[in-house]
Amino acid sequence: MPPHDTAHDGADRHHRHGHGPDAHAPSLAGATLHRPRRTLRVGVGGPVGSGKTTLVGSLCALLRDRLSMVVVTNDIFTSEDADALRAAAVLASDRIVAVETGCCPHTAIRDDIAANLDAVERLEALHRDGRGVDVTLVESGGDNLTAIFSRGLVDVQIFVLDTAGGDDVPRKGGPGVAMADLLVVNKVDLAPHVGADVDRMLSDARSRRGDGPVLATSLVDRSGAQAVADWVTEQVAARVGSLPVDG
Ligand SMILES: Nc1nc2c(ncn2[C@@H]2O[C@H](COP(=O)(O)OP(=O)(O)O)[C@@H](O)[C@H]2O)c(=O)[nH]1
Ligand SMILES: [Mg+2]
Repeated sequence: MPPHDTAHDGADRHHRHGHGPDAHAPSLAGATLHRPRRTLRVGVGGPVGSGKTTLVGSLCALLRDRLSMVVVTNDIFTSEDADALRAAAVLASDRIVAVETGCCPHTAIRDDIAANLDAVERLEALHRDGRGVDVTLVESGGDNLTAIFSRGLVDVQIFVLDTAGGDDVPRKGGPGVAMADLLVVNKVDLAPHVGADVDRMLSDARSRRGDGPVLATSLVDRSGAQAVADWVTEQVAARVGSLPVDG
């Protein structure tokens, strides 16, 4: 019997017209859906333009030689982010699927996760040969500071802010800043140009988050995501380490 994740049994799995994976999605005929237990599902959320797609692309480039990865992107009406990641060839194109949410981004990652869960499970099933998928990245459509992922969709989540969005944002708090497993303050290279005080952003964020990790990044080149890639690698190791030996 393949391992089965009962945490998802209550999810509404109906497939709604226009809300499913995009036209470029690989053929899934014959794929049996189940959750490989070792796969770590990572949500990447945050406001529009903060650098989520750039971070996802950089993580794929930094980790793809060591880890088997797949990506699900969310846009409201298009598959723009998935197209950009495919064009950048960060992974083979059959490892990237877009979900057109057709609704507010937070709805699709928090309240009605069916379309996203469907896309995640199908991608993982398609690539389960060999050791299976190690990491599934789910990029949210850009949203406000309250938008966090349901734990039914992802195991851990990263919230991405950027200096150009205003250095008062960490102080404003909200679930994304306070509760994400990792907070990334991106575009530190732009801080001097937009009058943002990065040290203040980091200390405000830390006071909101207690011991929760905060990383400052500049993603103008891929190596800028190395600290985030190291964090993801630690999460993968922790997940695999917590599984039973025969898991
Ligand atoms: N200067 C600078 N630009 C960045 C950085 N990260 C992302 N960008 C740019 O910011 C824009 C929005 O990034 P994107 O990843 O699409 O944001 P998303 O909407 O959160 O997915 C793009 O033009 C990126 O090239 C960064 O660290 N520094
Ligand atoms: Mg994006």
